[in-house]
Amino acid sequence: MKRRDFLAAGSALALKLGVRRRNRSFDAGPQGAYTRPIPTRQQFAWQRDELAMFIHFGVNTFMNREWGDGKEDPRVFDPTRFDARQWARIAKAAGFRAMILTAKHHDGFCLWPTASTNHSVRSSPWRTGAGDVVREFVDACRAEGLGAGLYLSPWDRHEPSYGDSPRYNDFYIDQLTELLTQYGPITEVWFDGANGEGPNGKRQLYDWPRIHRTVHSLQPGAVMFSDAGPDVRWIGNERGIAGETSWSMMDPERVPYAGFDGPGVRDALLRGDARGTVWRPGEADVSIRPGWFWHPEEDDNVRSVENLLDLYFASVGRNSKLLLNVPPTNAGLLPDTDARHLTAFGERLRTIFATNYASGARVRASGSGGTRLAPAQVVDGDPETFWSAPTGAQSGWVELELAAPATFDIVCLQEAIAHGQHIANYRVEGWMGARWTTLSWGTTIGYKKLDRIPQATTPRVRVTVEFAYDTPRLATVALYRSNT
Ligand code: FUL
Repeated sequence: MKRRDFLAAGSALALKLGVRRRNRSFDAGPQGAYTRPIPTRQQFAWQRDELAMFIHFGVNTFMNREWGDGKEDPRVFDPTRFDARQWARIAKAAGFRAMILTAKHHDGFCLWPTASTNHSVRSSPWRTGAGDVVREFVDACRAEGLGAGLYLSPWDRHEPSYGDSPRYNDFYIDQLTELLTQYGPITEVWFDGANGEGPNGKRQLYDWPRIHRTVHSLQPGAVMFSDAGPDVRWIGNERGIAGETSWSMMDPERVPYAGFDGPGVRDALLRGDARGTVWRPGEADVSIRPGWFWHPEEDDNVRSVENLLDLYFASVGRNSKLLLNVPPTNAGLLPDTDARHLTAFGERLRTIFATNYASGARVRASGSGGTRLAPAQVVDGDPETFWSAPTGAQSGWVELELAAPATFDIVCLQEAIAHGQHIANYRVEGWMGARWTTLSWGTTIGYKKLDRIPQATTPRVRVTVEFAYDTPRLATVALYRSNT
């Protein structure tokens, strides 16, 4: 089934099952009914991409800085071998499905020939001022079949109107409009809440509702990222690590606007909220090097393949998406070491996940009954089909009789998130001779949960949902071996 059909079918089924309608007394607050949220089609597609590459590139690349002050001479921007196709090819080979570029960072230098300011590639010697990094970036993404995302820093240390809130908001909307109208479909628009310059300097009040409206109307297919969403939330740290408990829902009051800070905010972002009222899954951003921008002195400080795998398990494997930053050099190319590690990382992922030892298993489940509950669908390799416990059940189990005893050390579970994220506790057991032995126990599952366990050999595996807030639906139970 195509993704679109599935989601349409999903909503029809959800309606049929009354998932969105039913009031549950334990969830209904004093204000009345609580409806468990489900993803939009865009959020669902965004999550299934799993891996996106972040590209920090700009005047900082040439000044050896992390945060420019906005006073940089645009003539420093002059990559000698610029090639966005090289970025995209490496990303694709490593299994990434999207890239996000810093169209403008805090220094205010624009990587596209904007009409809003002279502080752009137009004032640089690169391609005699006729170049457009954003154009070459989106073209490269499309040529490699990758989603193209853009980061437009709200904080702008160059623009004189910054701090004069209405004027700067108009300026910012103009820039956003250029980016969202001149470069075809954009899959993700990335904002941060950085709002600098402090008490004696300029203080800007961003018009977030207007920013959101602009993106929605110009690029309805895009998701928006910030610590306050609205579509995708920051995971609360820059280490690329999601919470062991990781809900895709949030209580929007906990982080009312981008850049909001206060007690418990980071934790709320890290874990989400079991009873949150909006679907706002977490994105885990982190750099392959210590800095976000390229610094030659960090060329020997690139994450190893094992480290990248750990990141994958701690982000994608915890119901999040990994946004891994790989900064181009001042030549305009991804550095060799980084490229080598990424390619090897992609190969490792492909090898590990090539053989699912659960496929072909015979499956029984609690609640038996009609084919609609379809336990076999947890091993059919299709994350869009699922086993459902009977409607309204808050627990249940599936038991796999493997085609042959299998040796594995990774358990992969997926919920049918098109119907919401409900599971709060689960246990995975293996039949060890005469009894069931716990292989892993966890809290949330969501889109994907990967548990690394001590290697086990068993002919039977049981997954028990110990508690779910609403009908548990498992799309996948898969078993893999890392030392293949
Ligand atoms: C932050 C910025 O201040 C950093 O420089 C970097 O761009 C990071 C991804 O987001 O808000």
